[in-house]
Amino acid sequence: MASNRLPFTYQRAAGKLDRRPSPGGLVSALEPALTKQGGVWIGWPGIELRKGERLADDDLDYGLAPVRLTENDVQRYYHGFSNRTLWPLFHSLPDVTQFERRDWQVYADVNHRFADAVAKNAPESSLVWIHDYHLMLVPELVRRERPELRSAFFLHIPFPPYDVFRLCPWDRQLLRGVLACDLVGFHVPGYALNFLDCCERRLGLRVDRDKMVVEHGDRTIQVGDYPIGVEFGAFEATAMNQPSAPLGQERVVLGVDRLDYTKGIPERIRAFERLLELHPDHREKVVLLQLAVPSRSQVAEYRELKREIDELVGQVNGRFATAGWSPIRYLYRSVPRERLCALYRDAHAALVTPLRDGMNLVAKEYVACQVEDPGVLILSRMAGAAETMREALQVNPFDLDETASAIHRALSMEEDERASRMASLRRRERRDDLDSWTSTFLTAAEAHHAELQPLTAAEIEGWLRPFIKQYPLCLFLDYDGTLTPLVDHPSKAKLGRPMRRALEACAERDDTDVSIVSGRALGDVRKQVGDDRLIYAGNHGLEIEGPGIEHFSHEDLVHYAGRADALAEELDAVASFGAWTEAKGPTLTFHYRAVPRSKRRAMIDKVRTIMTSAGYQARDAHEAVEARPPIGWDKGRAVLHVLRDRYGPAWSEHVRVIYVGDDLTDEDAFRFLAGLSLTFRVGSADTPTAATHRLANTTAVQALLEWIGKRRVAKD
Ligand code: GDG
Repeated sequence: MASNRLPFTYQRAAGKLDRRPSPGGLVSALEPALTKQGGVWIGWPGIELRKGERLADDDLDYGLAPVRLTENDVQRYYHGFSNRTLWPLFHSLPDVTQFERRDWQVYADVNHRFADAVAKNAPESSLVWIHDYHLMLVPELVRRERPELRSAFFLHIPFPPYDVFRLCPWDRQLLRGVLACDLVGFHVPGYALNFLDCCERRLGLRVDRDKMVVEHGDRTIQVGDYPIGVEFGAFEATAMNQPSAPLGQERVVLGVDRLDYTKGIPERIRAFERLLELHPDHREKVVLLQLAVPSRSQVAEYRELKREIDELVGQVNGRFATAGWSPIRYLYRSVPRERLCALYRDAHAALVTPLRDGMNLVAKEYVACQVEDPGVLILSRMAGAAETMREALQVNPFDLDETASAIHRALSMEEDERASRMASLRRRERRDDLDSWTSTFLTAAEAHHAELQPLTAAEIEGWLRPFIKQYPLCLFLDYDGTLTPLVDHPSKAKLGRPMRRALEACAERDDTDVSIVSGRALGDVRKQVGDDRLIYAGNHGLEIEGPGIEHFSHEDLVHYAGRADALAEELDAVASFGAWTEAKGPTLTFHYRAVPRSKRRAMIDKVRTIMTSAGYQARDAHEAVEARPPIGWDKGRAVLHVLRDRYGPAWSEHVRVIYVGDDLTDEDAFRFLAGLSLTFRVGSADTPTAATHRLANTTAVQALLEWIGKRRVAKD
């Protein structure tokens, strides 16, 4: 299991390491889970460890593996990107969200370090469980190192709507990071649906909202809602065994939070003030007891909030206090768990009014501790907990009048209503407790997940029909990896029969031009496809020919073709471990697919140097490096050439364009066509793309071509 914090935060006292439990809901939830389950907890110990320093874990039922962070890491990764960017953004508070590139870079760096620790510590065939917004890139990095491990991710905070999420300049990287897992879990269905929206709209992935799955290349990722619970039995037992909390004569309305701007503490104090204004009969009879655990005090917004709360408490107390009574009792510190349980038990009402909250465990702990005279839970609708805790008095925390009136109602509620509401709440929380959450989530993580059904004609129709309308269509297709699956040698890439038929059906149509745009030499790709009705662009478009188009050969072609032999010889000299050079006239491709991963880096570096010294451009392709003449000509330019030749400079008014490709070199065409056409990148979403859509594999490409070949044109 990996989370930002270990369950303990360490301090150095008299040369020794002291530990105390880390604050917050995540640790409250996971510590009992791992104690029961066993495993290794990977996280930050909250202190800079000295070289060779170990954390004792002999007294625990699980191991501890610390991730070492420097002061700068903590500043940028934790206080910076995690808490100044992701925390407010995911709570839908873009106004307080800051985007700093440097913070993002350190976040990515630190995620690498967590991933290394996971890869090193995870036993063979174990499940890796990664937690929360601090570690969103970890799953992808772990999969790279240990592809055989199953992994699951759980987000403890809300996942925001698409409109908010996309404000993050690195939104797609975050999605891709998490999608390396087999299961991605959230507290409530709304967050899971937001996540699916973002996968669909930002990464162009197919999603199925009934089965709650996302298609990511050849993998299907299960997404789901797993509302967390609390250790009901343990809270109940502690509450039963505690002496009365020394609360005085007044009735107590209790607030318990980390001091955080999402928890709505100032709004709560104002709502309480409103209660005293509207219902003077509560004066001197009720107090608001607010516990605020210090949190993230290194972030300016949190220090500012602390000041605001101090002032507000002073104001309200100054306004209403009498000689023997102050309306607000405010404790800025953590109290021991036993005392907290006694407070929960004895409070007449709990005021849990976050502005937004992933779940909120305080609401659940309060309910678990209601073992005597039943109290009333007042709960914000913006907390994930509100989805299930329907018997609470639910409020909009921004509406002070509504909250004040809910407090009034709670304080005046008859015993039988309080008892009925509390009994229902307790029944559910006892059943859906922390144990049940852990086992449900882990069972789902180990289970075989639903597969997304293959791309249907209806889905394709939804993308293409509104775009093509009654226009003729110009279809551009890459060959290797797009029309044929990738194989270990280009000579083995043969067009399958169904794909050939689908292609022919497109070529037969008067209203459809088909061009094949390939990195292969023109003669080669032409021979592979063997259909004279098509236009062929070889060598990334340096040579183009086909019906209705003037033969084109780039003017520098001969010059570079003349130099290629010498370059090929040089490249052959470094091609070991099954690497080889494909000569294609003016361009060359150095294939390293067969080379062991550990040998690749050094070989690629050499190859790139040889290519550049020979006056070529070295460009990455799929497990290959291409030597390309540095003449600013690529697949994008080739597409433009064909379109202008066939339809004139105003081509975009006469024809609709679709481009399908799987390779890095197709990105030139995707970028050129952005905003002008529909573009499809074939394969997983691991690599970024400028394409508008993704197709999982060549089967999906075939389905697309079949639809295009058969499409009916509306007359209107
Ligand atoms: C995140 C999400 C989600 C508080 N004061 C004291 C104290 N606490 C404990 C509570 C509770 C925990 O801290 C707070 O948990 P929450 O769930 O309310 O909030 P976050 O820390 O923001 O947690 C949240 C949670 O993760 C789990 O997924 O529910 O939405 O934001 O356990 O008891 N504990 C003690 N003394 C205190 O003074 N001992």
